[in-house]
Amino acid sequence: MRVPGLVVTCALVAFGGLGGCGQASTDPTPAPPAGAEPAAQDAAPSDAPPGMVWIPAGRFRMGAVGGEARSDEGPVHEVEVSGFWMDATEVTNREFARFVDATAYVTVAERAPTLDEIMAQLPPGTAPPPEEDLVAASLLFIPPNQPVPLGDPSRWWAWAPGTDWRHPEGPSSSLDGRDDHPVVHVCWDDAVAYASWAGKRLPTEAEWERAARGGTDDAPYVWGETPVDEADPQANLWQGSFPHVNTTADGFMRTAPVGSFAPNDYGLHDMAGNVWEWCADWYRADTYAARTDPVVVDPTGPVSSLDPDEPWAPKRVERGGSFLCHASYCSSYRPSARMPGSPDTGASHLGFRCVLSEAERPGR
Ligand SMILES: [Ca+2]
Repeated sequence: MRVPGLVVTCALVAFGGLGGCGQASTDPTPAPPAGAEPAAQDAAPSDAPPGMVWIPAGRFRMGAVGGEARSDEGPVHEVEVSGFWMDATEVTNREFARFVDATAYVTVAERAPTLDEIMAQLPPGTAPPPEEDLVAASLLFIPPNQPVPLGDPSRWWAWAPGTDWRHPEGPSSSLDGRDDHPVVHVCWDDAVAYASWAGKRLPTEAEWERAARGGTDDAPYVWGETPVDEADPQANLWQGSFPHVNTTADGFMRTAPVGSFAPNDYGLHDMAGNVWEWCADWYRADTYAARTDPVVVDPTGPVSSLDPDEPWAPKRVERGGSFLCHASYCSSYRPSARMPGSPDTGASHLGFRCVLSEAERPGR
């Protein structure tokens, strides 16, 4: 667990060991001057696959420093990304159900973890949990009814048996009325399985950020320069006092049907808020610091992960923030914000969308 409560590993919530929270960077270094060529706006090479939009090839400034940025978002650096197709929305329950119906796939949250899987997420030397605790479960957001210390995410996250994509708010909940909501409680492995079935893949972290920015490189938000409007929010976020009071000024306590908010300039909905989205890359806090080329072309991320707060646990990148994000606690709805997540852990606020290069389309 690294950043204020938005993703913690199931093992840490279930079996203890939650650590401290990440802090915003105080690095005052300004972003480099705008020296890049304007992003080339290449046209879509063919008719769009259903539900996808074309993200044109181009160069952009990846990352952010200062202000709300955390240290892993810098340094800002030039990245060039080839054009690609991206799902206009997060993958919905309706779409995920089609995959499960076709393949009989069972998500990780629907399987009891092994002791080895749990121990791999815990700090070395942690005592093994009792065998009866090794049950199928997922991380469920349960808002407390009073203010709680923000340094202790276990006050609003529960390791909840019977919680999975079909039961997003616990075993007694269902998908009724949620067909068009993003699927949640899917881990990275589940997302990869879906993408493979769909003939797509998860975006690289660079593709995701390039797409989220919508061609507006240095704007702090996917909708531009304007801060979050608490009275008329630009995305499905948290309004009120996190984590105990949500005024739902945006209309949604938890997930919203995909596409409920205006798209960015590339036609992508919910690149801020609603649910976090898995990326293909391994997470490292120093990914950007290790990049030395003047322009990094189509980066695919580091070869292995390192989350300094949980160095024993492999992590993949998540992007975009969720319905739990509030400026008082975590402004991860910014397009540069990064989050490490255990690839075998799903949660109430974690989903994904897919991408596809033109050359990867069947028959190309
Ligand atoms: Ca909301």
